[in-house]
Amino acid sequence: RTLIGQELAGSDVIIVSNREPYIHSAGPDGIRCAIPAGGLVSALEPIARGCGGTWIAHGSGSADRETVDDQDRIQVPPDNPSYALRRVWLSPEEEKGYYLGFANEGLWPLCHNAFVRPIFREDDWNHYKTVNARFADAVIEEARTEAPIVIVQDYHFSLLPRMIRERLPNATIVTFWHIPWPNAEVFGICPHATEILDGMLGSDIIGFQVPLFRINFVECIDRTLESRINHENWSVRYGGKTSQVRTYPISIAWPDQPLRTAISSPTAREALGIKPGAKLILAVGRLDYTKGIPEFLQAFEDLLTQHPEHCGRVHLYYVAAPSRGEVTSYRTLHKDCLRISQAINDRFGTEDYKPLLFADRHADRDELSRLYREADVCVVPSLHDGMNLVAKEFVAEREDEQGVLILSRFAGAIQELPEALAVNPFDLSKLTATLRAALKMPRTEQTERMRRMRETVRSKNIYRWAGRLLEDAAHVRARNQLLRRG
Ligand code: ADQ
Repeated sequence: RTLIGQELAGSDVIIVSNREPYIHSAGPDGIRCAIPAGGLVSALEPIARGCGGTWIAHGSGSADRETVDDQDRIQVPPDNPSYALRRVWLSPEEEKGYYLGFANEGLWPLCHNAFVRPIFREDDWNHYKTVNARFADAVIEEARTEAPIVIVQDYHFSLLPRMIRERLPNATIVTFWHIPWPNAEVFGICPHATEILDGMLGSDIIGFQVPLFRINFVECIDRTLESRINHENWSVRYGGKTSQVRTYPISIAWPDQPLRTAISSPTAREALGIKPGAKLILAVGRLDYTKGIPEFLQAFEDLLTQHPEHCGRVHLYYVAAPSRGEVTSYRTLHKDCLRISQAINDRFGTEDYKPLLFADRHADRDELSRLYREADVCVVPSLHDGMNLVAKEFVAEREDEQGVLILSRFAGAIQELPEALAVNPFDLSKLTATLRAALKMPRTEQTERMRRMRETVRSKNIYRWAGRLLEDAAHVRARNQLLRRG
């Protein structure tokens, strides 16, 4: 936190993301302001607060559009206004084309090995370009100096860095890509591959979660653009400008005040429908086809089929937050998950035993925290995942140094958490065997593994992520200033 303050005090900092750091919704008592779930806001908020910067986001779901006078730009957070939130309002067509279409039906499946075919529609691409240009206008309007630091978040804005660079050549632009970057062969199927790479190279720094994504990105540049790549320091010289390609594994805030409310109490377990003495397997995630939900449900069913001694002794609690419901593949997934869950309960359930609790809803932080602490095993079966914060959240909550983490080999988090039980979620029989091993793991072994994972997550927390990113931005900015003077 200190590092962020030192490096950027008084700087003109602009953060751009698709989602807002605060969501305004209409309630019986008027407009309510809530913080969306996820690590992004907790990572970037201290930066925005610390330097009184500006956060630009799509005003999606904001109920105050019609009710607040100067609704484009408001001061947040409501209880202690310390930075500006500038909303870009999109028309329903723009939102459909840019967000649901190009970003989520095109780039999202392109970047994840989940074998869902990306859809590239010309119309969606045109909206994506228009919306990126509208965000560029907002950045230019919000910049207080001719050399702001602009931090661009994710695959919704691959064209934005170039658009900003053309109008603010002295800006320091950092782009962080939260999801995987595919290999050159896969990326090459995108009809707009060249424009996307050119757009991203408007950045001074491009950040990825893990080294493999950076390798893939640089390979794509090598195959697509006339450029000079320095493999020693991971920089790309293109169009007379140098971009650094770096890795910054994202993380979570280490809980300052862990919840100490009743956990492991028989009543808390009973309220969840857990039989006395039974073990609890937990999975948490967005309802997304990259998260391996049906795959894991199948593994759980196989466990009960092949090892019936677990019937009545093990429950699976899946908290899956509905997501992108406007996209057909997500609606189909949601229905499939409900159907599979019902079938498992019909097959193995009895009057006093419900093996699977499938909660298709968003849980609040306190509830998640309790579940993490209650679980004997937490499973992250992602088919492909940039990082995965659920794995780190589970570890952070386990002050008791107990609990087993089963983590996909295809989630970025596995690189920092080798003490987890690594699985290939496509390999069902191994997944089932790992689940059995996790349920049997001795407490001493759980402690050994959990202790190490906790050390990692505590030290490599979100403030370190933000601090490293900003420290690099500050160095680039200082060097560019010197070059301009010289
Ligand atoms: P996501 O794909 O959303 O993020 P993840 O990293 O797991 O995936 O973060 C999800 C967040 O939402 C977590 O904080 C989790 O607690 C919360 N969440 C999930 N399900 C929930 C539920 N049912 N109720 C309440 N909260 C829930 C993208 C990339 C990831 C990358 C992050 C951050 O896909 O790979 O780790 O960005 O860079």
